[in-house]
Amino acid sequence: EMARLVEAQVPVTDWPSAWFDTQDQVRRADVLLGPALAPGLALAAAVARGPEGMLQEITQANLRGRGGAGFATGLKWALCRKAPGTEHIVVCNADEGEPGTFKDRVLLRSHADAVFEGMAIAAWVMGARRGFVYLRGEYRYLLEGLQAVLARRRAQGLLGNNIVGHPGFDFDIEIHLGAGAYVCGEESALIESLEGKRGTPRIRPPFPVEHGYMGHPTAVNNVETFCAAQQIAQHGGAWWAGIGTTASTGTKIHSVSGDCERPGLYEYPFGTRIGRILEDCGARNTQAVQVGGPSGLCVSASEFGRRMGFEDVPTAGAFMVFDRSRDMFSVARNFAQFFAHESCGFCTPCRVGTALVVKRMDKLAAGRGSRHDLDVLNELDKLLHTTTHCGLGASACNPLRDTVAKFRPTFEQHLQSLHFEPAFDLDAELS
Ligand code: L3W
Repeated sequence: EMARLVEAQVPVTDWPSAWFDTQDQVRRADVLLGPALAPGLALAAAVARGPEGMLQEITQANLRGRGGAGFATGLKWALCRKAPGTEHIVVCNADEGEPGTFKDRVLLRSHADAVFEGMAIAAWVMGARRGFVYLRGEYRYLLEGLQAVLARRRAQGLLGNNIVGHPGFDFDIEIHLGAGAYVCGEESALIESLEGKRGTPRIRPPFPVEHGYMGHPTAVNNVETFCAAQQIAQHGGAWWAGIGTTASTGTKIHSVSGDCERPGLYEYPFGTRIGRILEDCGARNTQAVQVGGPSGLCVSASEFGRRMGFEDVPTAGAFMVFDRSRDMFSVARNFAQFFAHESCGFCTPCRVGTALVVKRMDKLAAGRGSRHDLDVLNELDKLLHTTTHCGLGASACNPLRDTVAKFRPTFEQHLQSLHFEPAFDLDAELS
């Protein structure tokens, strides 16, 4: 069976051109969103390479995590593989909660086999017997479909015992539903939640690769990263490294939304210019793109020549387009409200700081703000950035900082001239 599957491998000749999926208005292109590989094909190729050989392909591919941070997947898997423990765990982070991001939803709906296959490949590399998909609570409606794919894969010998006919290769996947908390997308909070506890982020290090689910070495990767691993198992690391740029290899899926004619998913090689994506999605009179969602970067029109990739504009996938009719102050205010709402409340700087940011923004929105309020926002930004327990609080002021810097006149429109401007006093703020 395995030999047949390896034999059936087909080389990639050229990339299919983009087309639309009418149901989801999804624009598909290139590699990950292209035609699915037959279930088991890439997994058999991984098994044929051996765990170390497969790890080498991932390392050679220079695959970097698709959740935004871009940590080297090969290194993560190597660290997890060699970490001592009675068992190793593979976790798929499907807690897609970043506003403006919907690529993982589509991958799980239309490419679930690729996700599960990537997880099995990771299990093969790390010797893991158990895998979890942490599925965003709002994606509950995907659960039955995913369970059906898992059941089929078990029946096909692609999950369970002696996978792809290889004696001793045992691996199975459970789906765990989240309950709607954005912070549970942070990997250590996700693990806490998986363990049945409240999703409070842990102090790292130790990183999950050493001390993860129930203390076991655990590799947590984004949905898209597993899909990429499947492609690399099939076509090899050198092939993947040949797409994109040197430091950002392969393709990236962008969730394009907002002021454009054709929103949807767009897959491009890394290194693609922002302007090209805007052109393809039919955006006109664009004044800004929020890349990577509220925790990402606000890119203004003079920067549309910049390139997507870890060297220039990194992204977890959100690509939110704002045309000139939009008030960027309102956009930033909306994001501030999002972070205040999603703060888990565990640490004071984030719980209180995000609320204070909203309070100041509300004051500006009501036309009662002054330049002093902008200074206070700046102080709060520094405070949050340096003192919060996890990344949520640290990045809560990112959209604000960017938009104030790039659209200052928009903010100043909301100011009234004030006669008395006291110095910023945090104690007074908190009292
Ligand atoms: C072993 C070390 N492992 C780092 C691992 C770590 C984790 C990964 C990244 O995410 C991004 C941000 C936003 N030994 C290690 C190590 N690792 N050093 O590498 O870690 P880190 O700490 O760099 O980043 P992070 O906190 O995991 C921050 C993005 O997340 N974000 C939201 C994204 C939302 C989605 C979505 O909805 N699908 O992706 C919010 O901040 O872009 O760059 O695995 O264990 N020495």
